[in-house]
Amino acid sequence: MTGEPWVPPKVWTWSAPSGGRFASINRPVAGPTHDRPLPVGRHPLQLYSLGTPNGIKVTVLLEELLATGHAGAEYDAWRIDIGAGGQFGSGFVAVNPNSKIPALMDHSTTPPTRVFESGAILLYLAEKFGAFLPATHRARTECLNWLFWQVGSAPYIGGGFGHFYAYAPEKIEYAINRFAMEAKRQLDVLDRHLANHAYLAGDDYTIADMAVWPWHGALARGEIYDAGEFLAGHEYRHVHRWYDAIAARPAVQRGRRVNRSAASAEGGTPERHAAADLDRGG
Ligand SMILES: N[C@@H](CCC(=O)N[C@@H](CS)C(=O)NCC(=O)O)C(=O)O
Repeated sequence: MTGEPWVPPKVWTWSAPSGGRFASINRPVAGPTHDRPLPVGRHPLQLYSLGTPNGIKVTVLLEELLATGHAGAEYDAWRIDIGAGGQFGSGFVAVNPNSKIPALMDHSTTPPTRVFESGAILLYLAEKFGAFLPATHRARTECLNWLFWQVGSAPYIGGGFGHFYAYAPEKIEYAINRFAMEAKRQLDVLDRHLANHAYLAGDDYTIADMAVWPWHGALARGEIYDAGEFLAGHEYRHVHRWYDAIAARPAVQRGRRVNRSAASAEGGTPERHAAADLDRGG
């Protein structure tokens, strides 16, 4: 850093965009900025999302449900452009007052049910279809342990490490060191657990794996923030074994393409309204 150290004022005021990627969409207030109803397609489940790690969790689960014969899991996935402020439209805010993807409306209930927060959506769908959530109390609890671990840990990866390593307008050594340490600690938590367990909740693949895979799995692989080498991601070998087993699942390969730009490496499907949209690969 250069010049005089910044001294915080007595009361913080919103004066200028903070700089860095995504700064233009950050505001210190909630609520809608404009009137825009959400589109509603023909399926009971309407997902409003984007192909980010938080969005992929849900589309992977929906594709897994469809792959295992749960026809009621058919869904429309609408792409919310968070860079353009789509999360602040009145319709989106009515589904998620927190203005973040993913958000889900279930029109199969009367009245329709809104679900926001990716962990809540995974749990809602797993309970609705009775799948990917262990039945015994002990195994279910272990699954929820890891699901909540992921939801609580991801902000240190995304808002902490990823922000300061990849997006902030300047490289701040203190911040990068602090969050690199935490990111590696979390990867080690996972690696030690996966040394003795096939999947997070035990022998079975569950919603906990679907939640963690696009975050910590992708981090160890260098797929997010381009930080694989920086964090020595290759050292977490049990995470890699687990990552590969999940990545090989056809439903995962489908789900990870939903709501991504067609130009993305996986060959994204910006909107998904029928299985054929993914079958086409575009
Ligand atoms: N805790 C939330 C986090 C969701 C989240 O951070 N979504 C990001 C994209 S991955 C978003 O919508 N950002 C837009 C914004 O912050 O305005 C969840 O797990 O659903």
